[in-house]
Amino acid sequence: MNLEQRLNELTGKVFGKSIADCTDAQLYDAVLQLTKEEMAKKPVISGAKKVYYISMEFLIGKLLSNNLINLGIYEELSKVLAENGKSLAEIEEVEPEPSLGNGGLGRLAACFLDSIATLGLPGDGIGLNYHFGLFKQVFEDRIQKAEKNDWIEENSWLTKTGTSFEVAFGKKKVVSELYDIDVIGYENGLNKLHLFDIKSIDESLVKEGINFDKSAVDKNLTLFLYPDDSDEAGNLLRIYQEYFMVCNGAQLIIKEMKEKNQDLHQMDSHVAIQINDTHPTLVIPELIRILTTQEGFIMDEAIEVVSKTCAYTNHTILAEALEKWPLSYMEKVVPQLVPIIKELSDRIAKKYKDEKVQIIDKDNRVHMAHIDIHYGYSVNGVAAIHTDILKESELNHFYKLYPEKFNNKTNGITFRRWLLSCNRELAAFLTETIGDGFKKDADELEKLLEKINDQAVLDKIYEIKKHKKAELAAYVKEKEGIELDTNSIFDIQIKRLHEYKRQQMNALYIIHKYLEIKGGKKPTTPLTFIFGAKAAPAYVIAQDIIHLLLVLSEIINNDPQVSPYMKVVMVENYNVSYAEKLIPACDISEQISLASKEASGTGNMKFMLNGAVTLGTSDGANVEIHELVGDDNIYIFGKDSDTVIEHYAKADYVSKDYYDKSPVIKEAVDFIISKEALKVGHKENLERLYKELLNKDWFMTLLDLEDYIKVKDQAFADYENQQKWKKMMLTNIAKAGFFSSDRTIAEYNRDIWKLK
Ligand code: 26Q
Repeated sequence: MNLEQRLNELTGKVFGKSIADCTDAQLYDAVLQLTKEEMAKKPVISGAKKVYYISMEFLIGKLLSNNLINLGIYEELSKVLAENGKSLAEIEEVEPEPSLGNGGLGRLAACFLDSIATLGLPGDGIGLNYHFGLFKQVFEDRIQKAEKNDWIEENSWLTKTGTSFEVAFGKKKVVSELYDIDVIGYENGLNKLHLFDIKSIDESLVKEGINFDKSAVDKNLTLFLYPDDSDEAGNLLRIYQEYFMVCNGAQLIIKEMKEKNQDLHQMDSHVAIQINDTHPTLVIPELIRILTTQEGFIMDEAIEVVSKTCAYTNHTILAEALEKWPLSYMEKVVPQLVPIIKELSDRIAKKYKDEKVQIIDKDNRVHMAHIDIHYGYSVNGVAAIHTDILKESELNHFYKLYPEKFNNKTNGITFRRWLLSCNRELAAFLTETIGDGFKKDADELEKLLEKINDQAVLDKIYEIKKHKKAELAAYVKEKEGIELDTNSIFDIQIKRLHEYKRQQMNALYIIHKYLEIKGGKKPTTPLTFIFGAKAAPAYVIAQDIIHLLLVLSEIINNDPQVSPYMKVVMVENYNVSYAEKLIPACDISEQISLASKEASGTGNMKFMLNGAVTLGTSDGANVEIHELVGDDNIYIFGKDSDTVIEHYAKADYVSKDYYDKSPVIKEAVDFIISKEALKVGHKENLERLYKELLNKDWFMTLLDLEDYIKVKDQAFADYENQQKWKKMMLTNIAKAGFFSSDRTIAEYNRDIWKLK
């Protein structure tokens, strides 16, 4: 039977209808079923050694398109549906979006699973099955409100496995249930994402918004993902979740080893465990506990083999984001681990006197990263500059002890989702122009450089961008009710809301531009500023910045004098699916973090691959983008990381000095509490933000503002030279191959996992 016959049979059986008579929702169910059947025919990837990528977050996004692409049946199915008067794109809209991650770290984990399977490496993900994931963002009265994201439906990608383990929180025992999601490699076989759930979960605990009874752990453990990017949440539930995940993960790994008759004493030759940031750190003492109490190991043996199996990835240098939990929390949640953690700590204390490298510090706090570094065999950063900062400053004390453990793995993104799926037009044109080798070997994108003087190629890339801008405009009109000018420059900043990422600096530029236009200085080409960002509900200043952006949007879009020349849009509930629509439509990619603070960034790579030009600081992977495309194809501004680190060391940055010195800065900052702004916005939020910028500004917004304005104006001016801009677009696409997560994963395998 061909695909059409099979689909017709499915819709007939389930809904008693032909394809043509089904609704999109019914077709989604049928196509889901068909895709799962196709996937089940693929071989499971196997080998002598397997990696487990353990992470509290897997921001997988919708899966239908990607699975169809990786199976190689997207085009065929799309044609079948079209012939029956249906659109695959519209059917995809029906799929609920899982939100099992906060941002970069979770999305990276999802890209890695795609690449591990695509390279044919045996490797599974281990995580949690949050019923409501990360909150859904809605704006009410220009304030962010949080709602639950009820993403699990009767038919979904989840398969209930029947596997179940006991997890003890001291004397209290709970039971888990394992759900799997198949991960299909591009033209390759299957791995799995294992998501653990708690059997006694009670969804009815969630009453209003995202509020629920925090005390009943057995009922609430997997309800929500911690909505916290980089800020420590002082809540026991987080540790319950972490332990629940690693206890299940450790049992699963041991179970699989035993099924393959592998010797636990040789764990490191059969298994590698990659610990995604410190959140799964407890897997180290947990494995040691199991081996010593249930498998007859003596302590030395257990520590040695676990240390040779576990590797740690660091994703941040923000001190406040490094997990340090009071030992009393551990005693409460997992008393059975405390003797192990103490033993691990004592061994270090005996060997090294330096207070900075202790596991349990003098205030009785357990430093999770320190467990990973002492008792893991690899420590990696996620971009060259980030790893250098770890080695030279943040983790210098450890680097001196274990220089051989430290290595860099610059992040990457899967080109299946971030090119083939989200920008089919560009992918098809590239295939026509340079062949389809780039789909398996991303470096082949460089062939595009040979076409830098080919007018037809340059024009076509520009035309595709224009088309994607029109598609986005239609979507934004429908979702946000705002009309965009597709002839304007699309300037986009989409990422979690955090002061270090400096959305507030972009807002100050927008105020500056608004005042310029009011004063009669109009831009040649109109400007569209687009934002998408969720803020952790407890992060007050981040909420205030969202409020400011919504206030600016209201003022500017409704000012008839200004709105023909500029618009501001803050999209609601920015998520992976929205990113897939925004990124292909972008002209200028905003990557403006305070130098030294953004470990890598991965959005920057997605934009570049889709022909946007970066406006950014010398931070994270921007530095490597800059090296690849050269000075002429990127806009770099602001103080470098050494200067910033020195300001922190000397504590000599005073934001008020910059405000007093520069009339342009003063004017923009003052606007936040102007009559005009207060007419639309809330006094409390705007005043708090104003004061923060003037008196604290911990992430040095005003330090770089003048340079930002200058360089951003230059980028807008350069856009007028269409020919020059088209060449910049082409160069960015051509040089993006390095950022394929296939390259990143090949490096992890070569240097850390050594699977084959
Ligand atoms: C910690 C404690 C308690 C609750 C939550 C957390 C928590 C949760 C999520 C801390 C941090 C995160 C997420 C961090 C993150 O997304 N980091 C980003 O990782 C990307 C992939 O490496 C990088 O590209 C980004 O630069 C980095 O910010």
